[in-house]
Amino acid sequence: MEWTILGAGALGCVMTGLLRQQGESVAVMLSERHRGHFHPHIEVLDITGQRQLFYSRPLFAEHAYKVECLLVLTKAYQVVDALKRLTTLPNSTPVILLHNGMGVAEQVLSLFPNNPVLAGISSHGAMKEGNWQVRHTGKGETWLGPLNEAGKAYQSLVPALAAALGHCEWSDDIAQQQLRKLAINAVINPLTACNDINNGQLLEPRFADVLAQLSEEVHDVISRLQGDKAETLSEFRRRLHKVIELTACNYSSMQQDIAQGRPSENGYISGYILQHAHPHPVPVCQQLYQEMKKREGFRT
Ligand code: KPL
Repeated sequence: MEWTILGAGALGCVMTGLLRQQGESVAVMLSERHRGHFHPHIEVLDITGQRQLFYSRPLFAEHAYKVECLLVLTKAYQVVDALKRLTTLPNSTPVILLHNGMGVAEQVLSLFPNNPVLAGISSHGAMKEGNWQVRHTGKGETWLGPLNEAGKAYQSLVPALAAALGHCEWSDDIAQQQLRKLAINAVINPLTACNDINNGQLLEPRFADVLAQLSEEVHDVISRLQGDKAETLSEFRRRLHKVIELTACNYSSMQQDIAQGRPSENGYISGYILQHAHPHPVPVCQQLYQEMKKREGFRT
């Protein structure tokens, strides 16, 4: 089976490299702006600092009928438009959504009512270094799970992903995993993006107050969505601190987006928290959401 990566950003290119390293065949589905400009070799600087070139077969939207398994690694705000172009995607092709944030899956499920649709959560760190050059900044966990009935038959994808990524587990309740990841992103991402700092700098005393307040607001909203599977505030804060420590040298995806003048996933991270906060006030989250919108030039 051939994997097709839609969204050749930092994480998409790193995943291409990791899958190719295991001998998997990988195609990269490119957008129109890449037509005529694609370099079929992606350069990945691995965690040990070694550079490696990986070949991947370029595909365009008109080749959707050839896609056997689609890994969607675009930004959350690009997913629906990118998928709408794949009009000939076979009904049997699993579509795996790996973006940050929430609120996109519902649209994808109605766009592809007959396809197996799955969600993946990955905490690998990646940074773009140049055109088709990326750096793998940190190994992380990956979880995969079904978003519809047809998706339930695809647990068989886990071993190949685990071999390539170092860890991959199946979850029958992937929405819980998505909420757990969203909670982390809703704290780390806007704070690092608005302050233009790396994740580790959040542990400086000057951020102690805002970190405490924002983590409480986010926990309050997420725990209501999780119901009886919710973690306590102190469990959440312990997990948050662990992620900050493990990714201390990394720049969050939102910081990278803002620093490079790109739109961010603000609407699907802080925006999702705001949508689900009502009637409880979330002032810090609200302020960061507005600040992010300003920084993006009102693009979300
Ligand atoms: O997922 C991340 C992101 O940057 O989007 C974290 C976990 C915050 C790591 O940087």
